[in-house]
Amino acid sequence: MRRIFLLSMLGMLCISNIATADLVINEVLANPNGPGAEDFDANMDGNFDVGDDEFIEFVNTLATSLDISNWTVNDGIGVRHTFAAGTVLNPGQAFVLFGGGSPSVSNFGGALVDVASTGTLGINNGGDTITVFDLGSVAIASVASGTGVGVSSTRDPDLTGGFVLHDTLPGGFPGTPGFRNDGTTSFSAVPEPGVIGLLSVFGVGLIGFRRRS
Ligand SMILES: [Ca+2]
Ligand SMILES: [Ca+2]
Ligand SMILES: [Ca+2]
Repeated sequence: MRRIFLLSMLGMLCISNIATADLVINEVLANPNGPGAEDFDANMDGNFDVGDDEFIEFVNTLATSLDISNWTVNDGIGVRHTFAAGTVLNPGQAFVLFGGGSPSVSNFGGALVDVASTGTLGINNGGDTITVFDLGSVAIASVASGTGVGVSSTRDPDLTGGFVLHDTLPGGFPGTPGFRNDGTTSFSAVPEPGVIGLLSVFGVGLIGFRRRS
């Protein structure tokens, strides 16, 4: 019985570690307002705004849902957003957090969408640090924002790569909130191959538990 108990505890610890390590900050727009035509109405509310159109794109890379209720998003100054109670990301689902304005959830590929609970993200155009803390004040994800003008910084490839200016990628998009870098594929639509692999590993683990009991 003791062995079963210890194995169960180990299983829970593993799930906890994986769950808190796999919220990825995939894309950041620090400066929506470039010169003239480069202004980027990222939240698609019809207004160009230097603050409201800032955004951060997060993705749950787990094969399981991830509850981020009351987790916080911080920049170099302090807390900029607290995720609302009941915020749960499906496997592979994105969350797009805008500085403000009136984004419509239907425009962002199935991602959850919100605006900063403090009224601003305040991402410095000259560079800033974005950090997500969980309920235990553990830093879950942290990145240095880019300094593009009217263009976001995004991981290339999505989720795993280093950050590049988005308009240097095929398609030349200034940013893709809620979508992969190709601008057409939603995160929610196609689970990551790595996620499926993780699910298989857990499947084996569960069979192992059953045989021991
Ligand atoms: Ca806008
Ligand atoms: Ca800014
Ligand atoms: Ca994107």
